[in-house]
Amino acid sequence: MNGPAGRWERASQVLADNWVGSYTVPSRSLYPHQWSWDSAFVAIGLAHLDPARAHRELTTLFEAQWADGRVPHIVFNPRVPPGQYFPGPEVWTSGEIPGTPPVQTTGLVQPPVHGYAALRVYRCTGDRDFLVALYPKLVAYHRYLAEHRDVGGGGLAAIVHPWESGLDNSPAWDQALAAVAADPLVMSRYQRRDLQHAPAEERPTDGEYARYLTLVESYRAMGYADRALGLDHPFVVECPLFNAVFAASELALAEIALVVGARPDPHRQRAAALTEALLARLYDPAAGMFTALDVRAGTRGGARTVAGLTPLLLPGLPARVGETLLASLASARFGLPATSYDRAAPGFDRRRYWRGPVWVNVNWLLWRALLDRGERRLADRVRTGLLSLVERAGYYEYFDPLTGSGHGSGDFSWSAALTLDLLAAGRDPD
Ligand code: 9WN
Repeated sequence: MNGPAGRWERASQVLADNWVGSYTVPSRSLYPHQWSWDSAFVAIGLAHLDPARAHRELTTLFEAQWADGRVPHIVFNPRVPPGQYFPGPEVWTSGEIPGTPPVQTTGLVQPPVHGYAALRVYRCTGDRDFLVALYPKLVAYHRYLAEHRDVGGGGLAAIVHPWESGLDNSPAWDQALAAVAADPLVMSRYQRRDLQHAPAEERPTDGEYARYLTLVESYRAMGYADRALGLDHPFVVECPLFNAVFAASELALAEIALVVGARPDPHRQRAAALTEALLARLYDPAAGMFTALDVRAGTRGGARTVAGLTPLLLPGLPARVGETLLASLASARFGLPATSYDRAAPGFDRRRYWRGPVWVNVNWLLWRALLDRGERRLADRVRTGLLSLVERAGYYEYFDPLTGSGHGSGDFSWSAALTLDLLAAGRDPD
């Protein structure tokens, strides 16, 4: 199964095996429901295999959109037995909230990469009807983020749980999370399921899970309304990746607007405003990248994580900022493909989830950013590095940067889907 043909067939097979009729589960074992940003990445790969499935992947996700515009981070499959994933629908109780879909969901969101993904899908499939149907839903999601989540008042969308970042136990949240009460009794009411599928030393700790559940209970107690977030909720953070993909998706919406006959200018203006706000609030010249802001404390933890490099996606960055980010990315701190955390930092852990390993999705974003910036040589290093990881280890969830071994879930959907996109680019460079 080595070589490009074997990789293509194997990746297609992973996506076929994880397809459940209307979307793709990230993993049959660890993640048996639909996840928001996973589906966006998966659709990009599916577009190369089967346009109808690519469209369905995103359409299914947006069928679970709430009346306020939020796109939930997990859409639960009612056929999956209770207890197979924790925390399941019985913890979130979304059905009790007015304006929620008939299907059970979480009340959180994930990085809004969907506009960006929808444009890439369209460029591959050429189906205008798909964009016509999706565009108003994408607009509603962005409106939710702009109007409900600018808790800090500076023009960026805040996350209210580490799960919303998609980079769950990243050191970027350590400082803000330390202020969340970790009542040991919280976890006595629950049972983790992830440890049945992955070793404890590669997953978040019990202390982190206790805080994750405290935050779920806090947001649920507010009925997932955002009005009181700034006062009552113990975790409010501005993440560079979340806002970089938000701005990149606004730019994609400008392109989509041209296709569907809407006005592109408001999207361009919002992308420019988000870029300005990112620069003003999260750029950290001393760190050589962007870092997360703890809105409640008004301070930045300063951890150098891969999230801080993703504003490279934005064409509106001043040249000197772009150069600084490129230098950080190419430095020994990250390497190519990039680790999720600074290799030189004391807490770097090459096998623990988002605290060190290499992940395919963030590197795929960096690869796209490098291509768009004309940084062909660096882009090729990311691409060939990712392809060699999956060729040697398989379609794992994350990879040890030192040995190249695969960890977390095997047959992980976005690793397979984005590999298809990387392989397709080799055949037909753009
Ligand atoms: C919680 C599904 C998701 C990804 C996230 C990743 C992980 C979930 C978990 O799996 O998070 O959302 O249970 O650990 O961190 O990025 O979307 O693949």
